[in-house]
Amino acid sequence: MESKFKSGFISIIGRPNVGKSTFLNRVIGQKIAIMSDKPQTTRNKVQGVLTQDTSQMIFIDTPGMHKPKHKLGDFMMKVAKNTMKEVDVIMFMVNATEPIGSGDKMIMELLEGNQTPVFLVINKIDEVHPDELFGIIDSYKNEYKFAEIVPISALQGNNIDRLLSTIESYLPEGPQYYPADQVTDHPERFIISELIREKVLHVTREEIPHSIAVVIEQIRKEEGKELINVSATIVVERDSQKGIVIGKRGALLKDIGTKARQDIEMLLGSKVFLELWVKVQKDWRNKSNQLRDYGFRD
Ligand code: GDP
Ligand code: MG
Ligand code: K
Repeated sequence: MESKFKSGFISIIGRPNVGKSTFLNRVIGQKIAIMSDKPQTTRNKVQGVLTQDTSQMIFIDTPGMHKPKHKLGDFMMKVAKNTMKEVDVIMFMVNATEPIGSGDKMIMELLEGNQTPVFLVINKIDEVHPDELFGIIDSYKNEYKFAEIVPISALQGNNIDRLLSTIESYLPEGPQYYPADQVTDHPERFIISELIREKVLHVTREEIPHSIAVVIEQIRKEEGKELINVSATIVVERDSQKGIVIGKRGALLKDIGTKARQDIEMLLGSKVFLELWVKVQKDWRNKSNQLRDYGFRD
């Protein structure tokens, strides 16, 4: 039997400087760490999306997990704990060249009792002798029961493929949430999708339940022209909803497009060509709880 497409969310946690950004940049294949300079538009930032033939992995940041415990408010603790429940895999990254620190212990304490599989990812193995690795592994094993332990070098690329295929084996069957060419979640994308979603809800009134999502497929500036091309897909759950959103002879979709385009032009300060598609995705709602926390809303 043909195996089904898998998708899921992976939270990367660990002390500063263990190599989280280096890992993401290597996996996603381009510099995306600049994301951390931007203001947070959502609680949990999508840091990178890796789309392969058989799966899509969405790496997210868990705010509050990188700070020492005494600075964490109850709220941040709750956020961190909830996030860890909602993801499919937690990657706890540590530095092979340093002994377990209080920051590491704090994180493992927070993880205690969690049902989500936790991977211990020991990074920077290029800097230690292979024989030392056993001692390092044992020291962490004494502290926590990890689902998997994977030594890597994010810098040199050692064992990254194995880590990715092991993560994939833990992911549930699921849809491709992001277009294959999208590697990160620009704040602009999020705002634009919200503007379109707002117009859909406005124009369709009560007929469309709030279980729709808007996926931005592309934002592209026309070379040499003052024009930005935006294409987006409105995801609905049922064929009947698709009909409602499109309207008689496409009238409603046109209205949505005109209103959204005006707002997007204001946002981007440029002329915009907006292309809208409507797609039915039946299993959309099952995942909507999880997705709400990643910038989508139902
Ligand atoms: P983050 O704070 O966890 O995001 O850590 P960074 O990705 O910014 O990395 C911190 C430092 O560790 C940088 O100087 C990286 O070049 C270095 N680094 C990251 N991964 C490795 C690795 O696998 N081996 C070695 N030797 N250095 C690494
Ligand atoms: Mg970093
Ligand atoms: K970071």
